[in-house]
Amino acid sequence: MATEIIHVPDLGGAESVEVIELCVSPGDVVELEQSIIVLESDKATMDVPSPKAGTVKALLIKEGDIVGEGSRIVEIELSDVDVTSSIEQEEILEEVSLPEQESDTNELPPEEGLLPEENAASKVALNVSVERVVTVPDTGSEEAVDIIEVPVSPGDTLSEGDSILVVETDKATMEIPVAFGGEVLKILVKEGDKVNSGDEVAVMSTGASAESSLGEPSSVQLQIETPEQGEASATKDLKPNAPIVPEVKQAISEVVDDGVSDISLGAEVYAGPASRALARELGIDLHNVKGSGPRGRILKEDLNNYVKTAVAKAEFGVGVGAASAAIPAVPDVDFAKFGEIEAIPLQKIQKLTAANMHRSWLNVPHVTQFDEADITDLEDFRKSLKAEAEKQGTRLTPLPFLLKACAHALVANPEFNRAITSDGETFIQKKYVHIGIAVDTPRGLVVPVIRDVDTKGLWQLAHEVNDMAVKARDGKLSTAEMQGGCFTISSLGAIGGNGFTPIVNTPEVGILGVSKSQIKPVWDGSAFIPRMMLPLSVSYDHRVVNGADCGRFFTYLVRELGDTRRLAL
Ligand code: CAO
Repeated sequence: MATEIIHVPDLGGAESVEVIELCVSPGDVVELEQSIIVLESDKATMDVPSPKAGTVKALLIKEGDIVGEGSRIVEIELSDVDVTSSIEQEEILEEVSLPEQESDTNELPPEEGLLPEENAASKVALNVSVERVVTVPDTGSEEAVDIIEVPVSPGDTLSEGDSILVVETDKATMEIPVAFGGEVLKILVKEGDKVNSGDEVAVMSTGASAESSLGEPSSVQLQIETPEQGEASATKDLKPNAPIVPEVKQAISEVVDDGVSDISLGAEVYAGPASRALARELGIDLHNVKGSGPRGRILKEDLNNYVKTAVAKAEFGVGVGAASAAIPAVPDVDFAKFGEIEAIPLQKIQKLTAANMHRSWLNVPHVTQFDEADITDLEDFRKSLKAEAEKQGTRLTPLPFLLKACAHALVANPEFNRAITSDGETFIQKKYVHIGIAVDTPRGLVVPVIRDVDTKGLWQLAHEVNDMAVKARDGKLSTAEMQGGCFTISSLGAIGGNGFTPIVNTPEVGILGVSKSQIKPVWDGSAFIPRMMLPLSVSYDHRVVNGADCGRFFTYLVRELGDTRRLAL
């Protein structure tokens, strides 16, 4: 078997570039034009396609190597077809002497010079090479467009209609095709350059097919990307010589009409052509992938890891967020159309709360159960201590009693005092009892955490609740004071309502919702008697506890609240 060494082609001016990706390994079968490595200069990333088909025998470089034009890249064992075509080519070259007709201009040579009529001469014509300059077709815009990708390299063979550049306007990404086939000799532009209609971007050598290739213009592939739909959401075919802007606008308005208010371009993402191609193949939106390459570049490995994680999450049903659950975005509405409005930016705490609640809502399978506690005796006891509380410089509301009762219920029902690891493999059993209390502040909701509630008395808890509430409202809570909770109490009792379904403050497993107590008639077996009833709800993470667990926890809690003596135990 014949082998051949593949070298780095002309780098279009760059002297040394870094090998950032190896697309093949020894033993791989490569096709003609298949990417074998990805190189990166300080401005552009380029795929190096294989000029030969065959099997990779050895890689002669590794990732991170610095190479230049002519550097040895890979040794390929040529496939039969390639060996034959090489031999045939050599035979033709031996038979025919080439006329020295190469031109530096982009002008088409006279037809008769290209295609002589005699038999022998027509054989010569097959090997005639004419240099032609590729120019940017009419973009329909006065403004220059950005080159975001140069998907070809010198040495590449292109057919009519193949893309030679990818450019970007402020709204769309367009592939610029060549209007004739041939070999790329020189690239005159690089990624990041700006070009106008008519600018020269490459030099190609055209063969015998030149005449037919230069006739009809081919079509421009116009690609519009949206956040959800990835890179190939809407395409339009345009003639390269026709203005493209109206078509761009039409395609964009079609996307916008579908309810998407913003259009993002894949080019904002730092990834090489090979990674982009793989992402397209796998249907991955590159915006969701974190790059681990130099300067955050997305590597093929990152895409593989992204898929692995997504599959694991789907299997375990753990941690699936909005992106992977493919939740459709809610389009922004122009409310000003309907009346006067005012835009109020969210405060930091409000943004954090929104993000945490959304994450919990999406990740945690919630169930909420309801019950009522008879707090008639608790309220009598609490009110009897009011004067003493004042003397102590504090207030004794139902909250310290609720804290104490929850601590007892957590100790007696330890499955409520757990967390589940994100891989869904392990429960973490907590041996401490720290409980958070939701505090409403002008800047938003915060949850300070009272430590070791099970070890503290009612007075101490009353002091700590008051201190924490004051600190929370003054914006003086430290991050540490809001961390480490095992369970949360959200009390709307002072505000009103007779029931609600609180959202679990994940990674905690349960949350108690407290509504407004009121006197209700309760049947004692022989008569209805007035009792002070406190409506309660417990929401829980059904991955960690189930309805029976909650039933036991809740019954325990209600019994503690119904008999204050038990809280002293
Ligand atoms: N039923 C009836 N009355 C209640 C009650 C209940 N469940 N809970 C409290 N009260 C009473 C208190 O006893 C107090 O009255 P007295 O002074 O006569 O005793 C009065 O309501 C005001 O209580 P408070 O709100 O000042 O104190 P608290 O200990 O009950 O609550 C705190 C403290 C910080 C939790 C509370 O101020 C707060 O911010 N609550 C809002 C929590 C919240 O927004 N949760 C929702 C989160 S999810 O969106």
